[in-house]
Amino acid sequence: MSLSQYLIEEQLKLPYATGDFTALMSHLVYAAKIVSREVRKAGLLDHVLGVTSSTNIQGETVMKLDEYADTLITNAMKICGHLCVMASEEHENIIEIPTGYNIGKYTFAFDPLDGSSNIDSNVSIGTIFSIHLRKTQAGKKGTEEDLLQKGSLQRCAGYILYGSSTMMVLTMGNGVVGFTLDPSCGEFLLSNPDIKFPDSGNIYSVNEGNYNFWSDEMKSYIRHIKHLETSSGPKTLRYIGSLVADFHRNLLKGGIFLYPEDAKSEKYPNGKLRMLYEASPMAFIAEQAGGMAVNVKGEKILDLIPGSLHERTTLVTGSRKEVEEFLKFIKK
Ligand code: AHM
Ligand code: MG
Repeated sequence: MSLSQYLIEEQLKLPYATGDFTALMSHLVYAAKIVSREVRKAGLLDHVLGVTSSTNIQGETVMKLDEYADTLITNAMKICGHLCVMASEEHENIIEIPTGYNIGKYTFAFDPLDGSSNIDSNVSIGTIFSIHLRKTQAGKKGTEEDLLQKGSLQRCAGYILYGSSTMMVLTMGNGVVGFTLDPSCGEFLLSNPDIKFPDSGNIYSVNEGNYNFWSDEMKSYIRHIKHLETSSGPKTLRYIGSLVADFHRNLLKGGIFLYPEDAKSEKYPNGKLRMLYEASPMAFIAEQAGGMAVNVKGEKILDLIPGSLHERTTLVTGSRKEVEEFLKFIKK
């Protein structure tokens, strides 16, 4: 079954569905295919590798492919007729729907190319997205208020992983499904009909180079899982530095991903990952796949309301038993 067919089938199950969501998603699927095509040409074309002369709102260097993906997805989505407002990790402010286009009932927040430090070395990267229903009055352009909503109210979240193959993994609140792009027919085909986190797993993923900046609780948790005395022996470290790829591997194989705050440096006092474009959509997928997603205080990510578009958070997500062990440990 192709992703387009799947979306239509899902829509037909809901007697009150209008088709707006399905139409919105068809614009995203189109954009994903084009970004995937360009990512696959990295190394061959000038506009694909290297840095631009700009830095984004977070002061980070913008890669050429970041900019390309951002422009492409923004342009494909803002004219789809079913969104009222958008936000991108690469834009300081909200992205308005241009005058003359239909204003819809959904919001769209996205990280166009996550893990961009990996672009130039041919390592997996991804696009992350999150869709809510608007809060403000229908028919008018949406506002920041429409975007700053609880993660648990997401209507859909997903990611596109540009890895050894291109995959779209998504949830609409009824489990998690995965589609793999078949380049020969240009369609995303259903490859993983019901993705579930293994209940526990042996992998831990964290940037251990930051060890000296962590809180004492975090340090002892990491020391604990490396000890031979733990139930299954020491865990295996796997860290790519692309959230989508690290999350996806752990989703299939079982394990835990952590991005804590750098308590002892000025760099990421509240964690590095952004609530709106990274933590919240991944948390929705994690919970729908039977896993968990919390911050280092143990609060569920999906219960939190972002205070601003680019708010950062700590993130601990993965197999249920692993996250529970982390929680018991930090409460000691
Ligand atoms: P980006 O959105 O600028 O690419 O940054 C987010 C990425 C995540 O994909 C990844 O989990 C994390 O940053 C890696 O950070 P670090 O290099 O500090 O380990
Ligand atoms: Mg990112």
